Amino acid sequence: MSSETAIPRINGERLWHSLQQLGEIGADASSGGVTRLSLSDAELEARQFIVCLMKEAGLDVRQDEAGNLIGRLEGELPGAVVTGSHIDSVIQAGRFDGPLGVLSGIEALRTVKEQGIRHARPLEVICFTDEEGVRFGAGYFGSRAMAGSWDEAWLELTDFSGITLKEAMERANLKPHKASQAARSGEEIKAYVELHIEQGRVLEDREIPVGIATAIYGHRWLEVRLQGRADHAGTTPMKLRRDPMAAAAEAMLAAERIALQAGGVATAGTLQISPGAINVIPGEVIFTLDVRHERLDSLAEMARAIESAVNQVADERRLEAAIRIIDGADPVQSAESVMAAIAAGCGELNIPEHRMICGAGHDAVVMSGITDMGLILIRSKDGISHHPQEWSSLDDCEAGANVLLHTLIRLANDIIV
Ligand code: HGY
Ligand code: MN
Ligand code: MN
Repeated sequence: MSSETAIPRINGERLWHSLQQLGEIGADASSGGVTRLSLSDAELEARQFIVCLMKEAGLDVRQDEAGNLIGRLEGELPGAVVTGSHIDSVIQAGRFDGPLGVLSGIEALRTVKEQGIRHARPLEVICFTDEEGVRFGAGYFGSRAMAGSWDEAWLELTDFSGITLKEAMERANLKPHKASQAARSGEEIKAYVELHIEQGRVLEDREIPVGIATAIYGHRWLEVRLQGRADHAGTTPMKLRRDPMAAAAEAMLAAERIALQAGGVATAGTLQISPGAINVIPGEVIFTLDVRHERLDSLAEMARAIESAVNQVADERRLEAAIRIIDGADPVQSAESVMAAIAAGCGELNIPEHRMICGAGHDAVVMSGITDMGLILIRSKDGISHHPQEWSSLDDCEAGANVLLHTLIRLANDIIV
């Protein structure tokens, strides 16, 4: 882009205000965080907020069959340049995980339109359905539908209260059995670049505001079910017990050891105990393990080693064990062309950047399956995320959104460096 033209910039105050407004929807007074689970009343209210904001920005707005909200500025060439993220949250979440990418995308396209910035290719910002996967136990629903990998079996997944994904989609006035029609071809999308908070400590430790993800970890979500025999907590000798809770504790420690040895991560995030009485040895325990690694072979080896450890513990304690993978995605690499456009945008704005691997999952993982993908990260205070104290500064949000703006403009005019 020629140097004499003014360097376009987004409206940082407007972006920050929309982040605070969205953060109020699903605000969880008890924790000070946000709980806005996929297709919940709070998320449906947040979707309305996004639609209004997209329209206010002058975008053509549509919702696809998977519920993805798509704001678009038309262009002359085929092959849109797309950004996006999500507004569904985990439980007692922060305000930035997902919303930063959606709101910055809207702000960037609004700036392009307001300042009449040239873009030969169409520009889109997408608010994807159910990125987190917390409510139904599998995620990336919207981006997977768009990437052509929708699985009808997901419709029967249930949430904590027994509501199926199918019922939740119907309640949101979606047609669940049409979700697969949201699929788009690689020709329709020239490139995808997402802006997201880092959710880690790397950028803060280096005192750098912006990161360029070179790759994104893969993950496997395992459900482990251990079946023993409920019994009296007082009269049952320790030697005679078939206690799945003690076994679960041993299995979780094994997973931690395997992750440390492999250089990956493993997390036991949910646990169900039945019957769940203070004076009853549990009969059954179900827990989940979130297992991740940057390398596919190491990720597969971690999952295999954990399964073997669980089975060994179950055998030693005379329990029945059932382990199944309930969700997962392989590690992905970012496209050099998109990373180069991001780096050029940082250079143009005099914003220092750092290339790094991203340990968090994003819709960008899925979109890399159908188009060239890039991921811009901004600094997270104390590296905290999936927590009410998740926070990034206005300056860093503005810097990230400006880098996104310049990356989109470059890609939309086929100017990489
Ligand atoms: O779990 C993740 O990494 C993301 O928040 N979905
Ligand atoms: Mn998240
Ligand atoms: Mn996220």
